[in-house]
Amino acid sequence: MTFIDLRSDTVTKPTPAMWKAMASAEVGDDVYGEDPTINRLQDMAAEQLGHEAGLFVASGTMGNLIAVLAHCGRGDEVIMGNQAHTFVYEAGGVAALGGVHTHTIPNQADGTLQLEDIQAAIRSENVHFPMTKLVVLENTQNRCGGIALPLAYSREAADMVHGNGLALHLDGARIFNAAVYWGVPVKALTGMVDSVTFCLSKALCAPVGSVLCGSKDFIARALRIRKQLGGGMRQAGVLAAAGIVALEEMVDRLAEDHRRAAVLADGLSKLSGLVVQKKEHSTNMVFARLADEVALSDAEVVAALKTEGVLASAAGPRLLRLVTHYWIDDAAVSKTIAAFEKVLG
Ligand code: TLP
Repeated sequence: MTFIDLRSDTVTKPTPAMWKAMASAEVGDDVYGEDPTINRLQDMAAEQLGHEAGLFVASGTMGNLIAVLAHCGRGDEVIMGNQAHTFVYEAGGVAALGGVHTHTIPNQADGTLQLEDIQAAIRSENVHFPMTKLVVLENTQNRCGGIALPLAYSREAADMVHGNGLALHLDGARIFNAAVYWGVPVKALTGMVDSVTFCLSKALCAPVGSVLCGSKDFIARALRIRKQLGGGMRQAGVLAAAGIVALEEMVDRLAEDHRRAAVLADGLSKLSGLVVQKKEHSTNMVFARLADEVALSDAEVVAALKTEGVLASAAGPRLLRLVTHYWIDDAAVSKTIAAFEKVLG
């Protein structure tokens, strides 16, 4: 059975153009800085995101971890949302590997952190307290609904964080979804932060990798930390080649994923067994809660959908997440709605 896989956009396989580029990629030893394809990808990424330099890393998690370790020392504190991927899904890496203390504040329903909450979380000078060094934002915000944070908010947050002498890191795993949503060049959302990670391996369809961008000094520190973590990948130009195709060919089409997610949300919201979370500024994700009258658990619904050829993920108790991407076409959206209708009766 060929599944309609809506569990995540991380499931995307490379496009034919990517396979071709990977097969003919020029490579070298990247630990010597000699992989021309990686160097080109890093330069392209930095230029597009409005930063001086870029660093190809194995994953979004690695990019975020390196960024926190480059900004903070042991015992320093990082402020982030309680729904942030860096807090919920990165295995506590900043604490485990960097001794960095995490201070969470609530993510608002629109994915933002309130500036007053950030301000209140910043530690004053006192021997009892850890020292605040960094704030992390996430755009698009995954657990709040795949929501694109507004430009004005991004600017205000950066001004506020910098005004307090702190650094701002952006987990921009899906920042190109946000840029396409707002119809702006990506640097409009990333140029004002001190560092940003974005993923090539999610909606942009590359098989592996993320890029961390920042100033030349920051990336020099990040390079050493990547080596410490075992992330120097040698002839990884075969992977970067797909990343270049991702940046050149896969960005503008993200609008199609957003349109299909809206069609899916609309179709599912007509079913009485589901309460679809309809939010402003959502991109390629649909979150739906099982209505109280549905006797099945989330795991049972996921299993029943699978027998209908649809893969969804449980994102919390009675909460399902569906993510559209390059390999989900209009027919897949219709079949998914029909499968839900059958399973929920
Ligand atoms: N998110 C994955 C899972 O880990 C939950 C998904 O399916 O959405 N930042 C954000 C905002 C992410 O959503 C993810 C992956 C990452 C970072 C980590 O990227 P990887 O998986 O490359 O380490």
